[in-house]
Amino acid sequence: MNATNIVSSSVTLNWSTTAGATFDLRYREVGSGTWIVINDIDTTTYDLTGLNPETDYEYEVRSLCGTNSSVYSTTDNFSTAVVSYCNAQGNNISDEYISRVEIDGVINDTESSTSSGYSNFKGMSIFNSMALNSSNHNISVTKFWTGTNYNEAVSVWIDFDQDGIFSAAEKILESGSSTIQTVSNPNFSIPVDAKTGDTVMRVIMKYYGNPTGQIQNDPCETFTYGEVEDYTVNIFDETLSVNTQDLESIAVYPNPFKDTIDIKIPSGMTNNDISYNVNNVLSRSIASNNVQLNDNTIRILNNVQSGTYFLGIQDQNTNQSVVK
Ligand SMILES: [Ca+2]
Ligand SMILES: [Ca+2]
Repeated sequence: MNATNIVSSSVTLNWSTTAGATFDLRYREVGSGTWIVINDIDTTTYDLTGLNPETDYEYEVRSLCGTNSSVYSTTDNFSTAVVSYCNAQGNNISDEYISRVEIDGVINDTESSTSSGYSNFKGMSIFNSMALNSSNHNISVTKFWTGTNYNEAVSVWIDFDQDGIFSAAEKILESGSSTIQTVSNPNFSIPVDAKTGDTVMRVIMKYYGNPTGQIQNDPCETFTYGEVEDYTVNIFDETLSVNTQDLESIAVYPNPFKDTIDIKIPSGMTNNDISYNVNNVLSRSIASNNVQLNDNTIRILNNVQSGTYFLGIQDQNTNQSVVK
């Protein structure tokens, strides 16, 4: 058996033939207890689609001859690829850039930190998780001008199907070029068929000259004036257990932070209910001690240096865990 054509969401599995046979194929994410079974395949190759990126899978095949089936083969493995995205950026931020993005009341303020026409916030847990098939989410994007207020178009996409392409249907905010400082969509939805987990969002603010009302439709453009910001947003399945959902909804703020980090935990939980640690990219914990709880907030009081951190949380009652 072997796996070919491996990309982020699909793979072709091949196995050797037995004349006249049909096959059952079963596969799962490594660590999952449940096989997904595909019965009665009449060729020795099969394209699996709808896979998660950067994920380890295992699979087995058995042959059927009439009503007799063999035992499943030994297990083979493959890993899906990382999703890659087209480049987009502004080349010049001397006149204007994105100073703030807000989703459902959580603000990412980049007015002072913007240093180029592309800002990468991917891999950071900034905004609250959003449930599949939920609606009434709001997003706003604030423009900053260093002098004259020029006409800027703003568009935002979320790659809901995680295929690496920001399609027109995945645009959640579209504001034609104008001098309106904060533009918004007060009611965007998460599609029922979105993939769950970390999902990339792209925000583009591009200078357009006259006339006003011009729309930014290209998510892959390098342009002269303005800025692109990329984010990771988390989408979860509300039908999963309450505890997983609670952990997923834990918010960390401010983001970016200065000196202290607050971790907001679901109401009804206390810090006896969860264990947590915050590691930097070198896996050094910065929060194993020196924390306190105010209401449903954990504050990390260490003099935290700027950088990228990973928050690991475990529900002590259910042993469910999540890493942000
Ligand atoms: Ca910015
Ligand atoms: Ca897509």
